[in-house]
Amino acid sequence: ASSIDKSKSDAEAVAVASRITYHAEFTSSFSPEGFHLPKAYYATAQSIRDSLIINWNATYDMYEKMNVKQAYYLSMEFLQGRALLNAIGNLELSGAYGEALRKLGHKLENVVLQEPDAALGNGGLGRLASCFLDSLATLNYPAWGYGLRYKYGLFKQLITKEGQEEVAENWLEMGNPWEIIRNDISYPVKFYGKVVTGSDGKRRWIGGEDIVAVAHDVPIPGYKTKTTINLRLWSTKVPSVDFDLSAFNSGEHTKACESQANAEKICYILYPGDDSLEGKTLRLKQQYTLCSASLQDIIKCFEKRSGENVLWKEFPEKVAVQMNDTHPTLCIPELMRILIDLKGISWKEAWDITQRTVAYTNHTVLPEALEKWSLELMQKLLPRHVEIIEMIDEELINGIVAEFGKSDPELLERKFNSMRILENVELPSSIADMFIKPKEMSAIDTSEVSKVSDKGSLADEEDEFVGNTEKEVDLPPVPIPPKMVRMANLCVVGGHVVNGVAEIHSEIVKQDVFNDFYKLWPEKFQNKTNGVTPRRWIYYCNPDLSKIITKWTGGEDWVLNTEKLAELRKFADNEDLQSEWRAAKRINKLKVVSFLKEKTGYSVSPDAMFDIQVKRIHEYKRQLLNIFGIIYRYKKMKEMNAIERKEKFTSRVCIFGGKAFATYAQAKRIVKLITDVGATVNNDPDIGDLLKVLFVPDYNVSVAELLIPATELSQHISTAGMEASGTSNMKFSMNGCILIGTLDGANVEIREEVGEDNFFLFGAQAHEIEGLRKERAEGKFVPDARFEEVKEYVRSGAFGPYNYDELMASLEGNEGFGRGDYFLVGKDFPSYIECQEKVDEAYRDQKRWTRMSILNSAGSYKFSSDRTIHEYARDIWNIQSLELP
Ligand code: DL6
Repeated sequence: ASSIDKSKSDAEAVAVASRITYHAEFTSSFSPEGFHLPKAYYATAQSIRDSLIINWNATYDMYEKMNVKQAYYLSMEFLQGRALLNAIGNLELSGAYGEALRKLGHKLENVVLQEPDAALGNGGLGRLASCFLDSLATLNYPAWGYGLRYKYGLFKQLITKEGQEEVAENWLEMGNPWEIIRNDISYPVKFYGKVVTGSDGKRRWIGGEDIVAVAHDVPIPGYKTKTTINLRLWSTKVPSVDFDLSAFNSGEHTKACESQANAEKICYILYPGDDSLEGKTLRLKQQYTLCSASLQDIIKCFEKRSGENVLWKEFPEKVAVQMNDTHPTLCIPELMRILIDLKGISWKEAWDITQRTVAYTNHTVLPEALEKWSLELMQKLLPRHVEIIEMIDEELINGIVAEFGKSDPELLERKFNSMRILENVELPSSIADMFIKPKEMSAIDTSEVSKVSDKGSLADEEDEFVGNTEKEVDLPPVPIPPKMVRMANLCVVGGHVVNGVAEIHSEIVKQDVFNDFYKLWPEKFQNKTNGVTPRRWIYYCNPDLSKIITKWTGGEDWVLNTEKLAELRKFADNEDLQSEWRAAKRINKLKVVSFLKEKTGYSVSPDAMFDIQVKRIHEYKRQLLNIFGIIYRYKKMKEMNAIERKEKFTSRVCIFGGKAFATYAQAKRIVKLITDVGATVNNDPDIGDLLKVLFVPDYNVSVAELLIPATELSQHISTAGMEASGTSNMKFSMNGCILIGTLDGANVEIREEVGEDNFFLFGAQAHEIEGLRKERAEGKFVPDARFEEVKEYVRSGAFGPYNYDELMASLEGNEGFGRGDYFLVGKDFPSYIECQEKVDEAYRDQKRWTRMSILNSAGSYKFSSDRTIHEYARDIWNIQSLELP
């Protein structure tokens, strides 16, 4: 039997090799000479894409034939990373591809490294979307993703002496072998223009600028299933008729290409800086393009599958639209517009259909991240949508009045302030009359009145004030707050479900951020704790650990049923498992040792504890707390002699990685401090291998796949209540890393699952934060002497001449750039460093540490995105799994 198996696999490898050479010869975008690595990658990817297309077509045909309900995941971000290894593995062709490439003179592991990361996302939110696609396909759910095909993904980060620098990431430079351009699938998208009333009395939007969105499909293969779903990404171009040939011919080349450039720039970059009006306009255009093109596509599919008899009220029985955060909020007015203006449906019915179709996931409670758009800008760009939003707002106002009655105007005002979609916009006159009684009008500031009446409201009876120039001079001008559209409120009102992404976060959503909505519609609110795909995040990125898990759990089924991981608990103290476990970690650490040398120039010891914090750089994630802990450690080491130092401290390699948003100055200062501390500590002969501090440049999905398996201690130390969930905490725990963290986001649930003894907990809890901030603001907080010592040490110039005053000021005072240590670094510092001492102690006992590590992997089963997706499918989308025969 084994010789038959062997000849079968030889034949498979020969067939794969011939498919690869076919692509190298006929569809390659490289010259015919040679078969170098980039060409090998491209041809290999194209050959596997052929298999994916066959499965994609079969999946699509089945959904079409069965006319099943489908979920559509709309997201401005998908952080896909590399696709090749994942695709080959999911199709169970790793052996054949490895052998085929060997015959062609290459190693599979070198070929996969040629692929650039598809970084069409910033961090957790985008990576979650990609994990969801993997689970949807693997679990055979009828679902698609929709996003934008950014020409430049998230920037490439360089770490220089000045700190972080950003350069454009041209990920499409060598082409993208995965995507299939659908030249026959494109939709018009318009902006600007005006709204007119037709002879039939209906409102119609006549656009002022037209572009076209073109579909690019990326097949997403499930693991060990034929199901291959679709990620449809839109690129933008100008309708071909818009090219100004006569301008070009008369030499006005730039003018002739202007509209083309305008259309294309919508999909140029992932997150256009939006400090300027141009930046804001571009971002809003991006969001609308995603919503408009995707909905047109979804509706076209619904109409096609319905045949002759299109029953619009059944739309929500065939379509579920999930809005990944507020970025695709325009889905709500766009679906309303299409249904009312183009399909002739009544407002009432369109609203019912829309509400039953869309649902909203909230991913942040940070006030600055809850999107608001200027009403004025939106009115210019999307005039018909603003009319619709105004009507939704008015219906909401009426609903609030109907619920609470008119007897308590103050209560009503509070409700309007928190729940209305439009902010700083006058109430409809019937309601406004309740608040502004005629005799109170004399108290209104004249400048305000004149400005407001410019906008056509508060109308003519106030004319006498406008003319009173004396008063205008006397009174200081009151700035008129800008009129805004609150996207999150529109999502809550327009969707049938609102979900948070971890239990604690969903509670904060209900009890704080959207409390008034929750009290009104408690049944709308749900929790869906995030998850990550165990395929990418253990099976493929950590093959050595995977083999051990397979051996000790009795098979590979854990890859699909992570509950099986819990079986490892029985063996946590088994010496054989423990030594295999440690050996796998060491292999992974050795890979990182070489990687660090290559990327940073520093040599580190694989015997030291690998202590890692990788995530976006943000003050609330508190990389500053981590580096302050390191500085304190270093200072104490310097105060001791060599023997004391070795006795007291465990050797550590402290690794940081993550990108700071290009205009986030404070985050960039934190990067600079980390690299400055590294430069001092790493070159200090007194310290040697006892402490190293490294900043890994250009952290991305592929770097995470390398670092996570090698990590021993992983830091998730945000100010409690501020990290919605976190997902890297789940990846680390799965890979047997032990977490040090606060009771925040999914840390809370991870700790519950892995056990309190296997999680290093410190810091204030979410319910204490408000009180602590107040205490600080009242000057009652007394900082710990060790914290003051660290600040003083930084200020002393111990880490170079850079002026850290602004960074240090953020930890002091009550205002200014300081914000009075808003993130409570000083408050949590003592418990953090004390907790780190416990970490050192635990690491000295390698048996205990390994047991903790095994129990982390064993307890991480809940955090598979398969579990999360089953919950979305059941509780929000109402879709059924359907496997291809
Ligand atoms: O839900 C995915 C991810 C969470 O794990 C993080 O805790 C959270 O910070 C992140 N949220 C965002 C919000 N962006 N916006 N807007 O990225 O979502």
